Amino acid sequence: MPRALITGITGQDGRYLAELLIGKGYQVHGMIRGQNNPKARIVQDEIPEIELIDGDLTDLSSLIAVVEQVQPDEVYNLGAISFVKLSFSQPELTADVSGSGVLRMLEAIRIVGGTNNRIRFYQAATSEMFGQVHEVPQRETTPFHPRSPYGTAKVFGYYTTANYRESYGVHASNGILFNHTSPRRGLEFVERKISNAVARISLGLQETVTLGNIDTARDFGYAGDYVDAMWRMLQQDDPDDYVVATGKTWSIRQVLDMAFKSIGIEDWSSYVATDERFRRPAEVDHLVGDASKAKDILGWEPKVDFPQVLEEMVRSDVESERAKAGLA
Ligand code: F7E
Repeated sequence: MPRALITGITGQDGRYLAELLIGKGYQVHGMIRGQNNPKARIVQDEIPEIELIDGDLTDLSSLIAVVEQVQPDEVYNLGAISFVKLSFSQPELTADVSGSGVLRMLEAIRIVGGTNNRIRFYQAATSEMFGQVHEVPQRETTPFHPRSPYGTAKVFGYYTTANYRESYGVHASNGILFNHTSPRRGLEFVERKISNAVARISLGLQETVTLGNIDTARDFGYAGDYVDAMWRMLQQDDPDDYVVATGKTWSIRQVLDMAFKSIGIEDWSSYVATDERFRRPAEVDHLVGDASKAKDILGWEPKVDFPQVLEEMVRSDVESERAKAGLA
């Protein structure tokens, strides 16, 4: 039975990936951080097959112990401070977890794996590395120009991954994933903030939603599709870096259009306010990816369209908000 270790197991992608790997017959170990982490129980209840293990990306000795104990065939490093806005107020923590954390995990793999290292490594890189984009669409060869402490930390993680591949022969790959979402997406991210607010507005539980810059645009995909690309990267004979994207882009205004339309509201202007406090010191205006390399080499293509996912997110939020409020 192949063994996988996933950091960031409590996040959206960690849970989809765990389900995918369990379905393929893997034994899945999820790394849990902190003391009495309330999310650990949620994950364990949701996916009982997962084995949880304590470790922290800021603590090398804990990572060595985790890799020694799990003896993984594959390590998926999804753990990070992943909220771009937060990275501006906690830049050093972001660099430590999302940047140096990659280095520490690779060190643990190098030390425990020794010579003839057979542990395969996936790094969750990101379209945020392209930031102020140098070409449209963005592909693997597009220069990076990160616009946040999150983006700069991820660029460090990206090059560190490539460096362990070149220096020590580690089977280490970067997935440059564009925005991807689902009903499991955290409420801090814009499309889930919108789906949840729209659901609450439709139930009369909330009057308006306050956002930041709604003129930006993102290439949104479905998280369930994207974790499959991660797995495919580690099944290749040779490690490499891949863009994972849909090639289609939506502005936040269009996300609002679609979400409000799904509850029968055409003109959402009186339901949406904007406020400076949700804006960032530097913005990434427009992202759209070219995933043709992933298609050619991995045989990967997105299956679910964003409008379909968004509709499902609103539906799922209506259901859970209705239950929470005790409505019939
Ligand atoms: O912002 C704008 C905001 O925080 C999207 C992470 O998963 O994807 C994600 O990063 C856009 C930005 O995601 C609000 O300014 C307007 O232009 O949902 P977001 P992100 O920054 O694109 C990449 C690929 C990752 O790797 C990250 O980990 O929406 N926006 N008003 C807002 N954003 C938020 N969060 N909240 C607002 O009220």
